Amino acid sequence: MRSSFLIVANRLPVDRTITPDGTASWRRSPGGLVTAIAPVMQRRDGAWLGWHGAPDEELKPFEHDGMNLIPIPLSAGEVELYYEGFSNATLWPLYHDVVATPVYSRVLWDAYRAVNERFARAAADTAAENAVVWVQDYQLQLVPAMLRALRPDVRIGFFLHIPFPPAELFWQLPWRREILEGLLGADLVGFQRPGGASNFIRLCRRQLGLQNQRQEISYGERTVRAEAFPISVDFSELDTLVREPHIMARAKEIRAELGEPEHVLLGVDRLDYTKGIGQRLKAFGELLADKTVSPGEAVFVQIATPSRERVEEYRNLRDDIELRVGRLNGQYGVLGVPPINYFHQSYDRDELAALYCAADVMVVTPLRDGMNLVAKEYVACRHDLRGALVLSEFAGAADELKHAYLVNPWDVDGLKRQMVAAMRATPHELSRRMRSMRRRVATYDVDRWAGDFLAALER
Ligand code: ADQ
Repeated sequence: MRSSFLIVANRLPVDRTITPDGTASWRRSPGGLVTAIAPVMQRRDGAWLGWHGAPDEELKPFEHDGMNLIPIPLSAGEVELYYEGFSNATLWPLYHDVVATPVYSRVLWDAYRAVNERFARAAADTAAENAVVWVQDYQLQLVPAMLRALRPDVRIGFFLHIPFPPAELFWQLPWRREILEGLLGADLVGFQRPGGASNFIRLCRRQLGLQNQRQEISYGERTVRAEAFPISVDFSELDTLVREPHIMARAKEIRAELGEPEHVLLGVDRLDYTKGIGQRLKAFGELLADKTVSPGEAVFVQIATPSRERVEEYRNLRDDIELRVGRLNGQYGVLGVPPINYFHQSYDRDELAALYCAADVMVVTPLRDGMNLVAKEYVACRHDLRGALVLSEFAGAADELKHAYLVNPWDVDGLKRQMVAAMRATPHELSRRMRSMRRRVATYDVDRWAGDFLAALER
């Protein structure tokens, strides 16, 4: 079975679920990437290559939801060294401004290279003559060059979902040359922000001595294009969902359950040290301490999805955040009214949408973030033109959502000021800002992202 359109990603777009009677089935994973790509896959007889999520298990290709899925096996050792190790303990912190210290280890690198090789070989075996292959994200940066060596006939696109760091930081990586050459195997390398594309071009010039004409890098006989394609959300799906009576009713109920406070502030993130959860809690804690707000008047709901719990930094972060929440609630709470409602849980789409609708102030304060879809989801959910978005300048989304209350999350006083401004804004001011942000997200939705990328790849 050969396909003329291939997605190559670390994970397949499905999760295995076990029903109470013990039978296993697959469920499409939540998230915009699958939604945006599924129609293209169906139109073009596409296939998706990726790991299915269970170590030490080989599965045959299967079909789900009209998509051809090709599972790539990973051993338990590879999950530890390639995924938790090089991807999430080396590249993730390095690409996010070294907000945690990256681990540089040859053992991790060897596993990363070996797994990338396996993905490239599987892609080479699956791609039809002149196929289009779209490789996703930082776990697979060597795949473009490896695939090109095996199959010079195919068109290769690569998209990086996380930031691409400035040369001064990328320079630390002992395998910087290999990564750059890996990416240059693609015809088109996509980034979230224009800054990522120019960091990459600058590194190609300095490290590899290559020449460029604006976005086009000359590389041997070929030219490689490096450009920004900001990812987005399925605006119309969210906009339709939140108009349904059961979501509106649930949003009301959430406010009632919180004790009808004047201000509901909300944070929704994977529990990750790049998301600035500690910074926003510190700012909120100081607002309680200096009595700018009182418990009961303002309630902070923080949802932190469990994430990468086998990586040490993430376990430490969880302890830090939970200590901070406990301290603040202990110090400023009154019986039945904790100022912070903290949940270390995953939520389904409906509940998340209801939470967005219930929140007066959405607080998104990453120290560095490729895009941040939570910010765009919040905007897509607020057709009532109420609600304020406090947004870090260090999130890719800040390039587009200029009418958010922009903050530098390292500046506690500035963060407090913007949180207060957001809480006290007039309905007129809120609607002015929200209307402009909605216009942007409605126009540049996730379909547009995938469409623009593929059009540029095939040009
Ligand atoms: P993430 O770092 O995972 O993505 P983000 O863009 O915010 O960050 O996406 C998180 C997604 O998970 C959102 O769709 C959100 O709704 C969902 N989510 C969060 N908490 C949840 C919970 N408790 N229950 C259910 N769902 C929850 C990476 C990059 C980002 C980039 C995206 C897409 O780090 O910068 O925007 O990829 O390219």
